[in-house]
Amino acid sequence: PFMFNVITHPIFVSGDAKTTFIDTTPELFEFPKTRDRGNKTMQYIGNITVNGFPGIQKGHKKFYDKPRIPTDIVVPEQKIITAKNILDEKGPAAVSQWIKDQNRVLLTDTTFRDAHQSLLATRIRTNEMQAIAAETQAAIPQLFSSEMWGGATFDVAYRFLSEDPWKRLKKLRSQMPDTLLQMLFRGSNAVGYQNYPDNGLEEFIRLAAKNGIDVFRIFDSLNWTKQMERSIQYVRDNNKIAEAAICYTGDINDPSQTKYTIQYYKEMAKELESLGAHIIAIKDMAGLLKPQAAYRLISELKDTVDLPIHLHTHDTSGNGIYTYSEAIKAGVDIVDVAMSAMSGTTSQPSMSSLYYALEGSEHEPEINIHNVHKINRYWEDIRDYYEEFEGGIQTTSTEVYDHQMPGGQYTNLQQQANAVGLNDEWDKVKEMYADVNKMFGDIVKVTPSSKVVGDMALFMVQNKLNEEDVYAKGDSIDFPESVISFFKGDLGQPTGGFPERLQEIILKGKQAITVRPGSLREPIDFVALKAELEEKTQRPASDEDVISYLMYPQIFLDYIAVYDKFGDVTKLDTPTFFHGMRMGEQIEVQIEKGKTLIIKLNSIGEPDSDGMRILYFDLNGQGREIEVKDMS
Ligand code: 3PY
Ligand code: ZN
Repeated sequence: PFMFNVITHPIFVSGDAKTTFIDTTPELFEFPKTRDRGNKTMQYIGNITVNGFPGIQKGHKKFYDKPRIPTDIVVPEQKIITAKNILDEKGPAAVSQWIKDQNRVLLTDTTFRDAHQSLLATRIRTNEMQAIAAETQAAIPQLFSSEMWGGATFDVAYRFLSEDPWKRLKKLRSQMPDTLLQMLFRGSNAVGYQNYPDNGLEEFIRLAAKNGIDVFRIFDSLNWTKQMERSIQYVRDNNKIAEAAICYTGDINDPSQTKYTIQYYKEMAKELESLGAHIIAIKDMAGLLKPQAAYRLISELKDTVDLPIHLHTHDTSGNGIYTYSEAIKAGVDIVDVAMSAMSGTTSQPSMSSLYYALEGSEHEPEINIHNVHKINRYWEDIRDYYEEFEGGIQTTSTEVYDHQMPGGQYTNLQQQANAVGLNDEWDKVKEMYADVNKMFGDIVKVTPSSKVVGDMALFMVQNKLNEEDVYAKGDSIDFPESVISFFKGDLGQPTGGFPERLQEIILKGKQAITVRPGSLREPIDFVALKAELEEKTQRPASDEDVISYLMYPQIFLDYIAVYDKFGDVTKLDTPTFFHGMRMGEQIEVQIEKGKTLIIKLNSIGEPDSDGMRILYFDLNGQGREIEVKDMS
């Protein structure tokens, strides 16, 4: 089922945030008055029941079995010294050395981040992670790290899940004290889609580290190391692990390749080493690294730098395990995998498949595979909750070698295409994506540069333009804002520079920059920003609120408005959060320890002339009526 609607749902449109906040109390919004909670919760449930959740077909709440949480995890007799223990006791350089000393391959589990970003439009809620986090640590204490934050999870949490991503981080931190927590950081774009001033990056990294991130995978969407340098330094300043990533594109074994050659990658690795990286990551965001290329790349990088190498891929082509196997043969130190039920296709290869592929070899990962199976059952159940967000490809697809679209972008761009009525032209969009990449001079495509290529491809298909049209009629074409901004140099400089003719056509006389955009930005005045936010919301703002507001001003204010209206909706179980309630259904909502709301939906009235419906609930046994506007 693929029925996304990217247009903001009426329920989530806050209107003018200021007016919404007039009658709120100045207390911290974490502690809304108890007597309001039931009402707000029923208001949310009522809204979703009547109007549906964005992107989900209304009225389709299924009966789900309780997810299987294992109670029979086998724990090792002796406590395992984990990478996290080493970081805390001896610092990041010691972790680096420890990794190099291992002969077995180490694993990063991406289930909490990239796996659902790439399979389920980033929609997995904190509830689901929190419920299995402690068991996961107990089951696989040997994990190098758990990638659970950053990338698209940050804004999606606020935007679509009405959750505070900082709370997710704090909760998982407390549940997984012995596991390194890892995030994806977009270099000078942090967790956003644009450049931020250096002190914004510095503050973000400080807060992420303070709240629990140990490993920062830092990349630049054009592989421009100038835009990674400062982030690496800030991570080092916090005594955390700076994992500097090389985005992999093209094919080093393609004889016609002149730009992204083995030499290119070796030089970049050397540079990242000199900038202070503790680990080098190969970020194969689209899954283009073929097995033989992986062997060659890893072998040569191992000879080039004296740092551990961490390989990330997507299994879109179906070759992921083979690629890992060759990389492991060549001595790669860590690879990214996901729980089977959350692996494959646009996600990472499966942890257990890799285990069996290596079983009995000197590199066999040190994990209890039966524990992994038990954790995986939980994800089998959870994936059902999110089936409405399944999208993209159901099977492997080797077309990725042609279009080169990142795993995390595939479902998103498909949604965007559908939203503008191009449902039937998806094949054309994919081909256009490849054409646009060539027109742009063959660039690295990963958030946010991949979004620019996607926007341009959609724009061209929508307006029935081909490459020639762009050159012939470009003067009269209004190109998408992101494309203009890219050619102005706002995302940085691509390898080999911009194609000049196209740049002229797109910029129409506007000036382009060639320096690092961050170097032109005024530092953020955090005191003033905090005052502005507090004025808008009429309540105290934490440092985390302020940095979120910096990255996503409107989305953050909308989140606060939703919170004011509906309370803490993270307390709802996921089927109710997405589908509301069935008639006659009763649910329990634990709003705090020892305090549970028992909510029963009895009936729904007909809409009045203003479209208002009355929903008849029982709240802890007492009849309650809630009014909801029917938007249909
Ligand atoms: C992100 O930046 O969100 C990515 O996952 C890029 O691959
Ligand atoms: Zn990825």
